[in-house]
Amino acid sequence: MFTDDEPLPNSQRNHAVDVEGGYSDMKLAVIGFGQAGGKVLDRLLEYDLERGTGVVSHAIAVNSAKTDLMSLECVPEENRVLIGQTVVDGHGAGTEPSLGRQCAEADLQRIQTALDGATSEVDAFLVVAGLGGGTGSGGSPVLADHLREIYAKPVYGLGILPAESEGGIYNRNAADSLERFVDSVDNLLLFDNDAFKATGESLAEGYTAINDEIVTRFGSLFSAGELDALGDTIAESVVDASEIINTLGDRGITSVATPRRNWPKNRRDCSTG
Ligand SMILES: Nc1nc2c(ncn2[C@@H]2O[C@H](COP(=O)(O)OP(=O)(O)O)[C@@H](O)[C@H]2O)c(=O)[nH]1
Ligand SMILES: [Mg+2]
Repeated sequence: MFTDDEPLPNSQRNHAVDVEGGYSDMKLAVIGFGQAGGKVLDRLLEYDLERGTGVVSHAIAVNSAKTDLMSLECVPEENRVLIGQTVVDGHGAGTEPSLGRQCAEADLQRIQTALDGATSEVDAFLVVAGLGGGTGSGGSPVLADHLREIYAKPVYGLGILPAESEGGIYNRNAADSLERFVDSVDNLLLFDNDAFKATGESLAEGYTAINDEIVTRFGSLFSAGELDALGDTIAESVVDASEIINTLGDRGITSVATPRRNWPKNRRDCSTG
């Protein structure tokens, strides 16, 4: 999709991700915007396939950098949309959100063409982006605004905050983008790279583990209440798509945590009462 300016023939369009059946009630069209967005989407697809949940019924990766799109593994090639060729000629937006914004504005129609057909089957859209860079930071609010304008379905954002060690420019970009993104979506889910950065490890080395954390949290949020694909049991409290949508509400910011319990060393065995 990324070298051709002509609209694709129908047979090549709307390539849904092949998660056969799937157990999830909630169906999402997920758009990974920029490098982090694409990588998290790639991992989410893998998670969905491994578990047979079928939460992601449509996956689109959008980027102004051709090499980032080429390095994805699970997003089908025909669902990778190169934007802003007239602006940055396939080389990406660096750390300039204004370029990311221009790239998105120039090629909104290409993104929409890639999403066409998915829109009747999905319960919601999810736009995923790292907020500290250029393409995702500047472009994702533009796309979210557009989707909210033309579709009646909720549009959620998943924004990844940069680690403090990434420095001023990333953190400034993220602060500006956060302000715009929260206004463009029905709910903004946030994840902080700092929260899961292992000590002594560079951020880049830690991305694989961090992306697993992201996908486990947000994958299980959107598949809450599904049939357990492996164990054939129904989750204790069954939640359907409309309940997830009601929980997220129609504005604001959400963060997802999973409980951890540190048992005291000399705890009593519960069987002894
Ligand atoms: N969690 C996570 N964050 C990432 C990953 N790749 C890049 N980032 C972060 O995302 C932010 C934006 O970088 P990037 O996605 O490369 O920018 P873009 O391609 O211009 O949108 C930076 O703060 C990066 O540290 C990744 O795979 N996982
Ligand atoms: Mg990058």
